[in-house]
Amino acid sequence: YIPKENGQIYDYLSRLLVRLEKNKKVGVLVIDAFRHSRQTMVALLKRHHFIIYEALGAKEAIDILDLHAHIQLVILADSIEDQPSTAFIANLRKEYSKEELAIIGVSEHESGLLSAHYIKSGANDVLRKPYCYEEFMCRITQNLELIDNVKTIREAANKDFLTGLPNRRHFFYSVNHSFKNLPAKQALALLDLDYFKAINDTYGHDAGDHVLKHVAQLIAQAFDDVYVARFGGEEFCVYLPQFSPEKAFIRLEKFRKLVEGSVIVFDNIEINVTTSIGLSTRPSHNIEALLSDADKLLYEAKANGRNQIGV
Ligand code: GH3
Ligand code: MG
Ligand code: MG
Ligand code: MG
Repeated sequence: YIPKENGQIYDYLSRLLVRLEKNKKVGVLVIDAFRHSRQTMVALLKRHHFIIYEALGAKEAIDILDLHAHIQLVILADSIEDQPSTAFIANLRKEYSKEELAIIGVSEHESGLLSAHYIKSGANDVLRKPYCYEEFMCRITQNLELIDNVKTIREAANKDFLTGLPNRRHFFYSVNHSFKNLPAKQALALLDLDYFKAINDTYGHDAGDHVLKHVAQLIAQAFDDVYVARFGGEEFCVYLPQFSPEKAFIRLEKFRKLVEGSVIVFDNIEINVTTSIGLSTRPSHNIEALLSDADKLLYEAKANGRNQIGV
């Protein structure tokens, strides 16, 4: 228990406690061929509640990293088995980016040249021996916080703020990242809520937001095995790889009925909404071509009376 009146100390200790709680889920791998210096680092890390792994050299380290995805930090010494430390860092960087795995080199060299080599090979940071306990822990905390922050920023950049669905940018990124070539069998659906402006005009913008969040949740649940996004406004996109036209139509038709049948309650008002869908099932290597096809079909669904699928 820390009394709040202690101001600065209270703040510092509170942050420390939060960090210690987080550390319980963070794996740290210490690679050092020398038992004594390895154990000194392990003892320091233990006091900060990390999940600690130890390796004498490169081969052992790779096996441990393969097994434990929660390892966020590697600390390695000048002397490790199987490989020079700098070569090992360069190898690790082929697999793990600086944003997902922090590497701190602990160097005994006086000149600082090896420190530079570490950084050039891909280390996030270096620590020169002899180090003091305080600096050792500060560097570790700083590097872990950086990884946390990058993760937070990346999530924010990929998500639509209102609904929490992936945004348009992330949708393109994940589809293009997952498929070198789009599969021949595939479907892409554009969904647009019907007369949504009327919901805003009748019940207010907050009610409109509530409806968007509700529909987004339905989309996330109904299509949790494929790619979805909020494209903007009241328009959503679903990409279904390896789906035949028939199978895709059944899935979208089921969803259209789900939206039609759901009563959305906001401020004790019951709101109904329907959705028009453009469903493109043509083979194409180009996601943009599929989208423009789906857009035309969506327009037809609207023109034909809404609350239906254009195919
Ligand atoms: P249609 O059936 O032809 O699609 O008619 P519509 O009224 O749904 O289409 P329109 O494009 O005329 O209106 C879309 C409205 O969506 C206009 C815009 O104010 C509203 N909108 C866009 N983004 C948001 C949002 O984030 N929150 C809310 N509440 N409204 C939004
Ligand atoms: Mg419109
Ligand atoms: Mg609309
Ligand atoms: Mg629209």
